[in-house]
Amino acid sequence: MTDQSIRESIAALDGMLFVDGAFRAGQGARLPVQNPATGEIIGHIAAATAAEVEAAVQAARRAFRPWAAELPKARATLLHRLGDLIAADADAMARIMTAEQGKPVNEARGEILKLAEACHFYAEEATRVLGEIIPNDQPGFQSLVTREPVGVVGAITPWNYPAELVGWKLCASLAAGCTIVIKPAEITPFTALAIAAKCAAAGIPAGVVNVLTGKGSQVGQALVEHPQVDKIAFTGSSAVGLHIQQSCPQVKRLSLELGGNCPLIVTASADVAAAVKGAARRSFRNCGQICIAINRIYVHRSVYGAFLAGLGKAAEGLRVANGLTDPAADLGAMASAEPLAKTRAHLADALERGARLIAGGSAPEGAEYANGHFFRPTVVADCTHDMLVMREETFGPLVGVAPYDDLAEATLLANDTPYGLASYVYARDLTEIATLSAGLDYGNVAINNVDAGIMNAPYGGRKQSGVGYEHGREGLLEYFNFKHVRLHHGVGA
Ligand code: TAP
Repeated sequence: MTDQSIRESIAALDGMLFVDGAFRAGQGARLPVQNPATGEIIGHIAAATAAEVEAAVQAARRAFRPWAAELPKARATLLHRLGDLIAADADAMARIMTAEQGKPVNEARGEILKLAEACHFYAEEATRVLGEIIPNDQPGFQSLVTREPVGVVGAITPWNYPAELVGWKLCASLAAGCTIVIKPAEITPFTALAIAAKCAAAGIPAGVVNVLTGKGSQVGQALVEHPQVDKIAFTGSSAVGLHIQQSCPQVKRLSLELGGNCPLIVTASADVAAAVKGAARRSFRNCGQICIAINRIYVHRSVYGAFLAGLGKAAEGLRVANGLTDPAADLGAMASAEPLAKTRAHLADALERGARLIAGGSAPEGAEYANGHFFRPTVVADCTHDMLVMREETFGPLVGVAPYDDLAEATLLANDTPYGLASYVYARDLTEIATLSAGLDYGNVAINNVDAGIMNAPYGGRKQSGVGYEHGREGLLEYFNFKHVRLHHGVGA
């Protein structure tokens, strides 16, 4: 059972929307939210009605001009305050996240603290929004390029990182002077509502931040179609991202952070023990439900056996448990039945096509796992390029491994999917490192580490993994329009 304190925190958010600076009971149909480790219903969301969507967009519209006119320093002060409030309540917020998403509490707390870090980063960036003066080829003229906030942002987010993926859009919007209407994933709404409570406590003006719950196909789509939403900031699957792009009835700014099928290449010169450690972390953290999870691994034949033995042992050594009762578990429950079913389907496909099971392959046994969406970290070897695990995003605790002889061929295979989000390399030879960092067609290439994203560098995908960036200066620029002011002052003419 979910403990009393979490039930009380969730009860305060149950069926609520956050519109125009206040929580209000939603009037739409109530949909249950489950704890994926136990199947217990922990609360409900109210699916926002058309009138409630309208109220939120109009609140954001009214708040936009005054918020954009605030001095950057004032917006930065509020963002710093928001970061402090979130960090101070990280334990309680983490437990809400675990109850709805399944990741172990310690991991959830880390995510909440990274959200707080994002608040502070964007607070600092808010005060460093610069412009340019461009030389003209006629005397007496000057061109000024300034940056102005795009307006009302509709943020649509997935369930795998319920705090950070809301937070990156929220913080960048607030720093730029935009207002925002957030539609979190249907299965992880309470983390977003808890963030809204912190926005209110921080004193962020009414209407600047709004949170609407409900189904993506209705509430999310209503934001996409709304003529007064100026930009959609979306993180989710490539299929829904494409649908949003194609169904948007007006010209609108879009940033789309989409799916991946991320490769790791382990070369002959690699530190194999380090590669094993990195692969185990990035294949199985958050049960592989990460857009930048390592989905497939190409290993030079000379180190293939050693790598496989190491990864199999590492995978079998990871502890799977209910993340609320075992906060330090390595893997909690998967977030819902859907990614678990896809993981099983990719595993069955690989085994049918001749892959060799090295570790995992089934749900853990025991009464404590009986009602939850658990799966053991799973490694399959001798994979071929026709297997789903080597071509499509699994989004589960399954990784496929294949040997290679020729680095050029490994690079070709690594690039041969519709995705281009993140790729990984373990190598010590400088020529191999230089060849791979240039040759991998990905927005992020991590070499001898598996943390592809940091707060102050741009993070984005290529091909079907998306358009636009989050993080870094580039991430903030997504929330601005440029304005060119051509001034004839006559001096020097
Ligand atoms: P999706 O099914 O695409 O859902 C993402 C969000 O879109 C949810 O809030 C969903 O609402 C909403 N949505 C669904 N249909 C919509 C529509 N027609 N119009 C507007 N919104 C709609 O993704 P998911 O399963 O939650 O998340 C997993 C995916 O996200 C993976 O592919 C993963 O790679 C990707 N992801 C990418 C990144 C980056 S940075 N590239 C980071 C994390 C995750 P409901 O929940 O109500 O359906």
